[in-house]
Amino acid sequence: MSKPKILIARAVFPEVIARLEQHFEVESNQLDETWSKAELIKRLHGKAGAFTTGGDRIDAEVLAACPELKICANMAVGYNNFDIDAMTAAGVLATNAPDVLTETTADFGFALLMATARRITESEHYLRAGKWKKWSYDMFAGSDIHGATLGIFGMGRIGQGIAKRGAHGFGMKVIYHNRSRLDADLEAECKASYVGKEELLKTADHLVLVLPYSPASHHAIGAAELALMKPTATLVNIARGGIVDDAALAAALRNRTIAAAGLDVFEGEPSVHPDLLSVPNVVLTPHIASATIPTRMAMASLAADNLIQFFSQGKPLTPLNPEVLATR
Ligand code: 8YV
Repeated sequence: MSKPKILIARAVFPEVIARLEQHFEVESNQLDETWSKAELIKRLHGKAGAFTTGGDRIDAEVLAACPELKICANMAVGYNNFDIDAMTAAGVLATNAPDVLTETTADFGFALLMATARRITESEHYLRAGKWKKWSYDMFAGSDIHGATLGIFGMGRIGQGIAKRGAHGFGMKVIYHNRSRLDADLEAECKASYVGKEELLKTADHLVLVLPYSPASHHAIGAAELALMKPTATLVNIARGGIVDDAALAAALRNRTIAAAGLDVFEGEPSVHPDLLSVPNVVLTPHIASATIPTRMAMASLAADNLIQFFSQGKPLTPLNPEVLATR
């Protein structure tokens, strides 16, 4: 019997490709070329499965051009690159890669918060530029992490990981806002109190965004929200570009409406709004929150397992639209 055909849309660990080759006829983009939508459609045509990353958009146009497609396995917990409704309507299963990246991403969220509040990259640039001639009492004075109020917007698994680090490791007071309130035992574990969005914005000394991107969360942080924050506050975005209005944020940083920001994700990435590049009080990283080798391997392995399990047992591990399975 011939093996099902799959496409691996981006370069990935050779071990993961080798494993997939035991089960599938594989075409992979191991040169990591940047494909246009037309190129993606051309490659995906005739394939039964796809291994995708967060930058590979699967929408109605792609689905209509690839009628043999049965499953797309995302090597990411976020899946805003998938039009889930269109996939469900086309009978195409979607899977993501939850859990395996939670602690690594929470570590990074905290690292970015600390680098931002304590002005680590800004001061390093100063030193490297040879500007450090003498010490002074207020040189690169930042804001404290310990004992401060940590606000978390989006209290899923990663948000909870950040809350625990703040409450247990740094004695922070943790407040959060989420679509739904956590159970009392989870709130106790995270030492976190639920507040409305406005109170979150007004009260947090440091605000970390970890909510999923959807049309409903587009520009959830814009000029009006930034205006509510403390002028001493830090904003960290490890969620998705588009949740923050980057132009409004750059203006707020320039005008010192807030003190500083740490950003791992951007609207239209890998392009970065030029105004963000020209303000000093922002730490910028290229979407690396889950980037440790063991975690990226776990994410890739879970995406591969989803494909293997689906084609061998009819049941992937982490389906996003399991209703598709019932119709098969
Ligand atoms: C991924 C992420 O590295 O998992 C996510 O949602 O944002 C990152 O961990 C990125 O999306 C590439 O797939």
